[in-house]
Amino acid sequence: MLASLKSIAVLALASTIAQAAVVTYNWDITYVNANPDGLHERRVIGVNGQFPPPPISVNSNDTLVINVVNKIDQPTSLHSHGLFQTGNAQMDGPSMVTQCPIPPGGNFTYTIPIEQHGTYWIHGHFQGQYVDGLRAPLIIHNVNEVYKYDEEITVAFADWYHREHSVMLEQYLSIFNPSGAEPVPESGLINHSTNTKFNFVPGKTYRVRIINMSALAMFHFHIDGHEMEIIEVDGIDVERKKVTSFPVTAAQRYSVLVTAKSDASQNYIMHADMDPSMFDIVPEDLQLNVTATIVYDEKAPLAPEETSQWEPFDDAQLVPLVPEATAAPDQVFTLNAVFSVLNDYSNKATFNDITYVMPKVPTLYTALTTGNLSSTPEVYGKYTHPLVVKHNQWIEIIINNDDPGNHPFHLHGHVFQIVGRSEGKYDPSTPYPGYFDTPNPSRRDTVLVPSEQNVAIRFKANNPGVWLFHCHIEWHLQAGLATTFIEAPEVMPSVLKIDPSHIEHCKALNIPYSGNAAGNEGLDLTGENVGPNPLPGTFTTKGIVALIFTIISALLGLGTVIWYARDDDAHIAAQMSKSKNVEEEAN
Ligand SMILES: *[C@@H]1O[C@H](CO)[C@@H](O)[C@H](O)[C@H]1NC(C)=O
Ligand SMILES: *[C@@H]1O[C@H](CO)[C@@H](O)[C@H](O)[C@H]1NC(C)=O
Ligand SMILES: *[C@@H]1O[C@H](CO)[C@@H](O)[C@H](O)[C@H]1NC(C)=O
Ligand SMILES: *[C@@H]1O[C@H](CO)[C@@H](O)[C@H](O)[C@H]1NC(C)=O
Ligand SMILES: *[C@@H]1O[C@H](CO)[C@@H](O)[C@H](O)[C@H]1NC(C)=O
Ligand SMILES: *[C@@H]1O[C@H](CO)[C@@H](O)[C@H](O)[C@H]1NC(C)=O
Ligand SMILES: [Cu+2]
Repeated sequence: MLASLKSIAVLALASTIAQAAVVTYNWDITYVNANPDGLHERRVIGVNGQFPPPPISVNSNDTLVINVVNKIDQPTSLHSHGLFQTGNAQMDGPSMVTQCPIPPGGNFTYTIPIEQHGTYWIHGHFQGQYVDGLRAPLIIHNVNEVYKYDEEITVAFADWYHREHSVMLEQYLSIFNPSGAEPVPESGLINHSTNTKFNFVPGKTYRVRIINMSALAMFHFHIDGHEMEIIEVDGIDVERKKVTSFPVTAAQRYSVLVTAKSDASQNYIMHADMDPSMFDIVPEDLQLNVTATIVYDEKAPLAPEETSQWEPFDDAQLVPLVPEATAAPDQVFTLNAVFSVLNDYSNKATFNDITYVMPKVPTLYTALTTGNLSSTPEVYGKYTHPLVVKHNQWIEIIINNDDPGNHPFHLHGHVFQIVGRSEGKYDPSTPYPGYFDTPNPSRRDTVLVPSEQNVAIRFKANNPGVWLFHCHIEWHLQAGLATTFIEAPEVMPSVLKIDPSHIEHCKALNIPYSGNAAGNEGLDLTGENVGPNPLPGTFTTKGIVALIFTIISALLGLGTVIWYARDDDAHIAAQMSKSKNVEEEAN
């Protein structure tokens, strides 16, 4: 282990002077006990017996190799968030989209030629494993950085729950939660702790890389007494933009330049205020305003704490340093995001009335094994919500958020241009504000669509592969808020291949690895995985909520129901759901 770490260091050093290196990480996925907020020790998912998992750091032009051994009792997979994976879609990671997950006891090597630079992260993409701790920064240093700075620090935000994800998911999707209230975290963490200290040296300029690895919470970021200039958004270098505070939603990243004070007479508080509007209820003991300390001198006093004003901030006005011209779209998809009680009486998320359900065959394998049917959406099954696009066409997605909540949407395999945003549903007769009419729109890979607003994004379909488009609030992805882009299926067979060890994983888990979404030939989808559908129009969500609460209170009155939130019951539910999910996955 030590020897291999050393060889990484040598190779990485070599790459800064010469050129591309192969940087290898050995990641055994393991359970660990941890107590990051100091309030509750619990089982988490870590790496090599450690929590938090180690950050990954490579240089542009390197090849990143991660040898994963699955030492937990459930399948797993890893997604490198924000990486294009050009010609490499089989390494993207989402289970049942681009691969069969790695079974317990199995191993897989992710080999990723680096094409970009900037601030990214890597996380589990099987069920909600990242909520249980399987997440780490992935930093790609540009061999020729465009901005000058002396030092850099990484600040990773996360929300933290005391219960395991599977337990909470069961409750969240249960018919006893008809209003769809998301589990509210017990804590907010900065760098996996509630009292992290970052050391600053007077006079130096710092690049602060901010990564939001949350499942739910949205934070507003601010450092007392210091000005910040945004220079990077989701891996895209941008023109300097002075800010005093800005929001970072789940899965988004920013880099800011911060110039340290000229003396060490005081220390300062770094704020990450969780936005209470994200939570259905704010528990009294939840510390919404998470802090860390900028330490100049351990013995110096703390500067008086500031109340940060949450300034209006528009990421669509950030200007990429390397311009990318936009073009009129060849194809436009309008997606209406709605949460409602479906005909299984649980509260689920839909895009255009379809809630995402995993297929029986990973979608990439369907694309590569169905010949000329791969351009026919039906072959992917209705509930993967396939959107087939042709090679090198310009694609526009208009997202109408018809929900009272805010949703950060992420597209795999791309950055997209933000080409419009307005109140309410998109209305073609009302043009977007003038500043969107620019030859060089802002680009990123995760965009926030606030409640009752719409956003238009655009990308060029120049990356053949299967790419998930989904809300990055983990609870909402699990509730089905996802679609699948099938990009350039006509080109895929010539640029993509299925890794043979993935096939071994499919076999081990009893997952079919060819044919349509149901594992059949042609367009016979008999036996495909199906989701619940919207209720007939006469049922309103409010009516259902009232009905279910009436039933619950009646049952409670009779004393026949053991409240589902009780811990020991929840554990049993978790066990059941785990074996059930594995079975479903394996079907
Ligand atoms: C690194 O990659 C960039 C683009 O990704 C390319 O322009 C450059 O030539 C590469 N440099 C080396 C040393 O390979
Ligand atoms: C990885 O899996 C293969 C196939 O099961 C096995 O032969 C190999 O020993 C495993 N390697 C590790 C490091 O576990
Ligand atoms: C914060 O987290 C990053 C990434 O995990 C790590 O590199 C850095 O050392 C941490 N800093 C502190 C002060 O904990
Ligand atoms: C992280 O994202 C979540 C979800 O959007 C958000 O509620 C939270 O405030 C964000 N955290 C930070 C530090 O921006
Ligand atoms: C959290 O910080 C915000 C902004 O500084 C402030 O308005 C709010 O009152 C704080 N909330 C608590 C509970 O301290
Ligand atoms: C697909 O290929 C089959 C046989 O290779 C052929 O018979 C059929 O006409 C093709 N269908 C389309 C839509 O091109
Ligand atoms: Cu969402």
